[in-house]
Amino acid sequence: MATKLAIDDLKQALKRLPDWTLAPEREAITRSFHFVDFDAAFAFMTRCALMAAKMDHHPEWFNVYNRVEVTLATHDANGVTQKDIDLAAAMDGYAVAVGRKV
Ligand code: H2B
Repeated sequence: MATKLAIDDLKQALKRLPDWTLAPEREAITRSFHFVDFDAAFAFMTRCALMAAKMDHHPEWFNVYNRVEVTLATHDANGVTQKDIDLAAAMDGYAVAVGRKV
């Protein structure tokens, strides 16, 4: 089982994920993605879903039209693990590939 990152390691990891922040009320990381339209948002979600299935690690997310709000945590570890960091980095890459709106 993945172990929770120590807070210093987590802050260090977030330096490489500048658009992600610590969730305010729980041990998780969060980011909001914006796209030109629903098609782009859903294309992004499809890529993320395939990666999540491969990793057996799944995002909590909320989508309305062109916006996708993502929260990542490892429930088994009750906090943020390297798996969340890896999935966050992959999601950042897919967002760029799909053409996220800045
Ligand atoms: N996803 C996330 N985000 N956290 C988990 O702890 C988790 C998961 N656990 N996906 C996995 C599935 C677990 O339920 C299976 C049995 O490995």
